[in-house]
Amino acid sequence: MKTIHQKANDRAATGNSAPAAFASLAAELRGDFLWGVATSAFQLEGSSHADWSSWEEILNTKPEVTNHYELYREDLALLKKLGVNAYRFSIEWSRIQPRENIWDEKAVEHYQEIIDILRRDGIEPMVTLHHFTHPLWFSRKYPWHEDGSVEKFLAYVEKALSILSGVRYWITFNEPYVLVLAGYFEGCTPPGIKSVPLGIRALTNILKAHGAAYDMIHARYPDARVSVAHNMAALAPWKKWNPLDRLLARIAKYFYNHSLLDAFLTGRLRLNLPFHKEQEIAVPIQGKLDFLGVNYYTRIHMRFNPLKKKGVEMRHLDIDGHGLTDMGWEIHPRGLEKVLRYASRLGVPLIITENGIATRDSQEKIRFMKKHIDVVEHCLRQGMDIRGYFYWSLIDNYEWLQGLDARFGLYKVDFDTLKRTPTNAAAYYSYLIKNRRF
Ligand code: IFM
Repeated sequence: MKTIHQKANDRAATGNSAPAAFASLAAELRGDFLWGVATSAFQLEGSSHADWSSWEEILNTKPEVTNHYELYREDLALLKKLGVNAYRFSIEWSRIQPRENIWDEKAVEHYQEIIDILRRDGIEPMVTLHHFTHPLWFSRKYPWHEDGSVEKFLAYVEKALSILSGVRYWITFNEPYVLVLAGYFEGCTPPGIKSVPLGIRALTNILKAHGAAYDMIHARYPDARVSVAHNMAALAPWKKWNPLDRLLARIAKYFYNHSLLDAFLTGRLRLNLPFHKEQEIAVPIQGKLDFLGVNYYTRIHMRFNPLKKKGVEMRHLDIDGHGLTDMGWEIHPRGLEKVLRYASRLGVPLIITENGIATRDSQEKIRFMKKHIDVVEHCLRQGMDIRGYFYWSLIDNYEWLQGLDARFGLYKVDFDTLKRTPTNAAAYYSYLIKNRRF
């Protein structure tokens, strides 16, 4: 099998993207384009053993959730109603391994039941092994910058693989860069460390863990399709005429969007961060990617501001008039094309593993979805190899630093009664899927 590096070279040599175009359009015509929704376990279920639970106490916010751990059957029935053919969800490590030496196999079986229900309903499961949260014991004893972290994570993967079956699509890590930026550079999420060198060490270990988990999944399931879900943003200078803003945007774009893709191509991680001694770190992930999961939400403008920390200011500006979401994020559908175009260089199929909007206004949600799916259609016609689109999220859920105010769901949740009510956006998505839009 050719590595993605070889494939990227072949494509560059022939300049030919036609096979990819045929593959993705054919997938759409055959009906195996993945139309899905995405969720994560902690955001729906919580877990008293997760590091985030103790973080919530520190933040003094209530660990409220949607009670999905009990109501999963009803929620899975919503997928059928929507008519999606794929569902991305995560399994919660802290439920499966609540203490270092204690495994709760019942928890894995719970997730297996979800997979069985999905298979019964003809819905392709995509399982995320790590979506931001860790068991508390792991965070305390082996946070990612510690060497023992990789081994501990792999023991969890081994346990999950020994019990779970019927899964073809795997995401090892959701948004590894967000995890490291928030947990280590900013220190605003667990483990709450403010250190760039430790953050880089954590990222290196996470990528090592991805490489090893990729091999373990393939050893057990040769046909598996394995990736990370990489958060990519459109990054632009605040003032185009200002060379310092332009420089900052270039640095941010390389670090945030591209350095990971280069590491998959070359096995070398280079971050090109200013104020930091440049290192090139070997990471054993070259070619260890069967598709790329892209999470896309917004555009960020970069400004050089000497009054800010390290001179960096980041803003969401409503430049094109598409508006800002309830997260304060700019709606910028064209940015999706830009990141997909760049990601296409990898030479593996792309799947949009998350795209969504926080708003209480259904019409706004519909407009957001339509504009972004129009971009996906345009990209397919341009010959990009895109195999799926997952809307974030199925139901309203717990949004990390914003709690319950950010309403991403196609189904609205009343957090007092736990009642789920379809928004008009749910009907729109169903309509779109049924009428095979492309
Ligand atoms: O809710 C998050 C999700 O956990 C990861 N991607 C972005 C979403 C919206 O912020």
